[in-house]
Amino acid sequence: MALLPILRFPDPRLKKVAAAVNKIDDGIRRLAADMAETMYEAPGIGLAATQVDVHRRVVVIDVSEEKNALQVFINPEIVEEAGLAIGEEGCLSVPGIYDKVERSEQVTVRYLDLDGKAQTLKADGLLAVCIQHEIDHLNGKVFVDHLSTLKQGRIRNKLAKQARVTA
Ligand code: GNR
Ligand code: NI
Repeated sequence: MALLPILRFPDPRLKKVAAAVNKIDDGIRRLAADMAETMYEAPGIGLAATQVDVHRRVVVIDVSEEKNALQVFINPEIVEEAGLAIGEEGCLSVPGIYDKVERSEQVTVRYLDLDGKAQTLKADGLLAVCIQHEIDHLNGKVFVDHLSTLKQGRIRNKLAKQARVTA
């Protein structure tokens, strides 16, 4: 197990589109385990491989209070969505920034589990938000892309200033 460094907005590598996983081998199992460790340590409720500069379609999520319900999604795809919900989001790649984003309220996601078995999951609440947030990462999008260009500029300035004081 290993902690992986998390890319920070506006790193251009966060814009890469991740490639599908065609074989779940030891490399993918290791990646998922390292991503889980990195997510729990951060701490966060989800992490996409893109954020650790691996451009493959792998996501880990744990929205449980006890942090004992890890879910691994390989090649996740939203096959159905319903309703709209606006909620405050944050991102480990955009530290200290929180803003409202509109998402589907309920999503049905198809994916492979770590055994390569096809699964279908209907999600709502925080899990639905997190799945949409993580699939965005796999497609090269971060939540700030949903905000106005004015807000995006302010976020860039704030993070650049932060980077200067922590350097
Ligand atoms: O830890 C996280 N919390 C969170 C809160 C509201 C909406 C989405 C998220 S995901 C985020 C972790 C992260 O950056 N995943 O990509
Ligand atoms: Ni994120």
